[in-house]
Amino acid sequence: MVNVLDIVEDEYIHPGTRMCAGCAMALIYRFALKALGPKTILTVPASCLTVLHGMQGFCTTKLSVLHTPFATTGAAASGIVSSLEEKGLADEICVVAFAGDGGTTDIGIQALSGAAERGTNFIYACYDNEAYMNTGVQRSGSTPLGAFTATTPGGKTRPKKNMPKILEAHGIPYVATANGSYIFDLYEKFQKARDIKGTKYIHILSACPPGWGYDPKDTIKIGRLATETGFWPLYEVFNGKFILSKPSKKHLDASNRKPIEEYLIAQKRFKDIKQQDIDNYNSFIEAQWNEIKRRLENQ
Ligand SMILES: Cc1ncc(C[n+]2csc(CCOP(=O)(O)OP(=O)(O)O)c2C)c(N)n1
Ligand code: SF4
Ligand SMILES: [Mg+2]
Repeated sequence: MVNVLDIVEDEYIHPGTRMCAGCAMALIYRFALKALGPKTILTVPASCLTVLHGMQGFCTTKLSVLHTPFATTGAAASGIVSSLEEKGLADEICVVAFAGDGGTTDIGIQALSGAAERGTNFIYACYDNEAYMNTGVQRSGSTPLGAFTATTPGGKTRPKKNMPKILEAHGIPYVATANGSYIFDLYEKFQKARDIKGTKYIHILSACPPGWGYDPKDTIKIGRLATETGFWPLYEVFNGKFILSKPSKKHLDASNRKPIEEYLIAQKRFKDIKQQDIDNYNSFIEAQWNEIKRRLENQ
């Protein structure tokens, strides 16, 4: 795994963005751009990330960004790739779509699926803060079970959509999960994806203090708990091979996983969670890790 000495010193985001204090997405974006380097063109739909980029006439990144309507991120990326191919620049410049969970698991899924099916040569990164945060915390397909949002006042009654699995079913060469609290792991995954041909998908859990209801100073701790409890395992599927990432390896042994309650009670969005939902979390985590073990043994 990379360490702090491997991280490039160049910065691609100007200091002083309009993100909330403790926003994991700002950290994720900063390190993803460092890993990708200057020969990168981005496309981004409406989201907190558009707010990071700033109002018209300003841009907080030093890279080119095409802002695109919600449903079209995958199509916009495909257009940029085609144009670069036409100019003979496709091997030189990396095209990256960066979108929120609402823009990915719900509104953008059709264009993303189309681009993946065509094998478009780009990276699609979803930063997943588990709701439509920019418009005041409405539930998305990626909101987890029991979470309070403005549109799930009694807690969400459905589980989180498994987007990495959906992308894996497209047969693309690279799918990975990441977490803003494991920034070196994330950095390495973006560097790896940059050098693979075809569609690459990286789904990143992105803790959000106002949307999840915790103190901004706890962002790294809360994000870590998602992985330490076994709820959000870090892995890659590279050309069909399942690779468990270093921070998650020890969680193969259930006794090394923290109780899910530690993660849930630390966030106000779960304040009314029912025992039945906690039981459902435990069943889900157990089934998820049984599947991981099975995959590791059968390849
Ligand atoms: C077609 C369309 N519908 C709705 C909106 C309003 N809108 C802007 S950002 C946003 C939330 C996006 O949620 P997500 O993709 O999860 O990103 P986040 O805000 O959480 O970063 C919404 C609904 C819009 N800009 N365009
Ligand atoms: S609402 Fe959440 S995701 Fe959006 S800027 Fe604030 S902390 Fe970041
Ligand atoms: Mg979101």
